[in-house]
Amino acid sequence: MIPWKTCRLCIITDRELRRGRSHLDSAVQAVQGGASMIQLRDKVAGPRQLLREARQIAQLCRERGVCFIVNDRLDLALAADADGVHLGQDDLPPRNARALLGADKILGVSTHSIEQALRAAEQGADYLGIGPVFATVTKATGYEPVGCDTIRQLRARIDIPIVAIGGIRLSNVGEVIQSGATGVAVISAIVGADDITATTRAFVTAIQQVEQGR
Ligand code: 3NM
Repeated sequence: MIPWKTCRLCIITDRELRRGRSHLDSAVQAVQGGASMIQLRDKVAGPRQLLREARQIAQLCRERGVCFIVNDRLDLALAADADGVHLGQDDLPPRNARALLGADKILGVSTHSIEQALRAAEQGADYLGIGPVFATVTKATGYEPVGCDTIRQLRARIDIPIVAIGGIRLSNVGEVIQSGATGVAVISAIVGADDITATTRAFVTAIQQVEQGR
C-alpha cells in the first residue's frame, strides 16, 4: 500500500488550467517532480473519457508508488481501481461513500471549517481537505479563507492527515506545513506553471526544508 498517510504534496490535475496538456501529461510531469498524490479533477468530461484518463493515471501512479485519487466520481474511482476518492460537502455523505468504497480505499473529504472537519472525521474520512487556506480564484468555494490558524486548531483536535488547499504557492507552503498540515494540495501554482516538473520539485524542496527544521 502506498504510504498516503504522509502525503506531502497532492497535485490536482484541473481541466481549466491545463494549458493544452492532458490530465495524464500533467500527472506524468508532477510525478517526475516528486508529487506524492495525484488527484484527477474534471467536472466537464463525460464518464467514458474520464475513465480512460483515470485508468492511465492509475497505471502511472501504481508504477511510481504514488497515490491516485479521483475527485467527486466514486463510480470512476472504483472502475479505474484508483486508491480512493475525494468528496466535497455537496457530494455523497462520507458514511454512504464508505459503504460503497469498502474499507481499503481512501476517502478524502473537503471541509471548510473546524466543525465540518470534525464531522467528516467522525463519519469515516481517512484524510481531510481544509480550505481555502488563502484566497483562490481557481474555485468559487463560497467560503472565506480559513487561514493557517484553523489548521493549527484542527491539528490539535484530530490525528488523521490534514491536506491544506487553496491559494498555496511556493511563498506560503512553508507556513502551511509549519501550522501542522500533513501536506498541501495545489492546482494553479503547479498545473498552471510553465514547467510542472521543476515547480513540483521546488515545492518538495520547500516542504522538506520545513520538515528538517522541525
Ligand atoms: N478546493 P489553487 S480550494 C479545488 O477550499 C479547491 O476546498 C478548495 O486551487 C477548498 O491551488 C480549491 O489554484 C482550489 O488555489 C485550489
